[in-house]
Amino acid sequence: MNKGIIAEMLGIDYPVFQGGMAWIADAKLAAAVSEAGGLGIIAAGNADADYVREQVRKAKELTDKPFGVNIMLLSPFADDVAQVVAEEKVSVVTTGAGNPSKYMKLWLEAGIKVIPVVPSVAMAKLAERCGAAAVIAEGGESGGHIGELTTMALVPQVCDAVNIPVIAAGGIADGRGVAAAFALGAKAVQIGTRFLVAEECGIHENYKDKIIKAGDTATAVTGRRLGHPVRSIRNQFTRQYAKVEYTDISDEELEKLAEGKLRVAVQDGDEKNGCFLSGQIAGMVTKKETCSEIISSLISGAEEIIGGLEIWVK
Ligand code: TUI
Repeated sequence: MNKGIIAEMLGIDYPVFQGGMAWIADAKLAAAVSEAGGLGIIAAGNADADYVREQVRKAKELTDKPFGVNIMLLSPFADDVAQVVAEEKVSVVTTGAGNPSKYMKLWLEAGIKVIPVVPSVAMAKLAERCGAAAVIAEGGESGGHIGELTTMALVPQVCDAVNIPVIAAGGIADGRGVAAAFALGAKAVQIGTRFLVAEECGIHENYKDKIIKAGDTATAVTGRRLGHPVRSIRNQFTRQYAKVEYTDISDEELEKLAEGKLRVAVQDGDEKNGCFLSGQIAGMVTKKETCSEIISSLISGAEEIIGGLEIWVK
């Protein structure tokens, strides 16, 4: 397979990014994905600068291949973490949940390739103007913090609007999804949910089991009222949240209901009180595999589909 413009640009083997999942994507997972030929990404999430520096240094010990750091722009530590990635000169920075423009100069001067996650054409254009190397167009099928548009609607519109490469994210879990993303004009894909169950992913076994048992309608979105919708597996937490979301509860109390619930899912595996972030394709994730097996199956599956598509255009 032609490895494509993104893999060439970043010096990786396959056009597959591992999503920068907060509390989940650590140095071990990121290094395993990069070793397997994709782009592993350490999630800064809400962690402080010391944690991120330690994880970056650990990943450098575990792999000589390029890897990235995802900066969650709503984090209270975003400014400090932005500085750390510049000092450590990581290959790639992806950003999520906001507008990264105030950090672009710092990162570009450090020689970092900046690839923001964008939920709209407007944000994609802004990222391009600020010097982004590419953008990740993420549809609302994704787990975690989501935008309004679906991947099917967002990706081709972003591809038409910018001259930098587009990476598709949201609702992609197998070769069919990879092939579909390429058909929409994307040059690479970002995958989150399928990597949750990777052998090298250190989340609680209950979290992995929940993903494997999930069906097509297993996820729900909470947090719309506060302006940061989040997709996770339906459970007692999502039901309780939904029950009060549109009552006269204050914003502060609503915030408090969700506070710390991702940590409770990832570390404690608390099935009732945890917030188990997951994309809508959890129903397609049925077995635990290594990162290398996941990437191989994505690529070989896509090749098979793309080859077979010829019958529709002849
Ligand atoms: O960031 C994500 N996914 C996430 S972040 C996260 S931690 C969190 N927990 C609770 C509340 C909020 C965050 C869990 N999952 N994906 C990338 C992403 N970025 N999706 C959507 C966006 C986005 C949204 C708005 C990017 C830019 C944007 O710009 C708005 C503006 O104008 O600033």
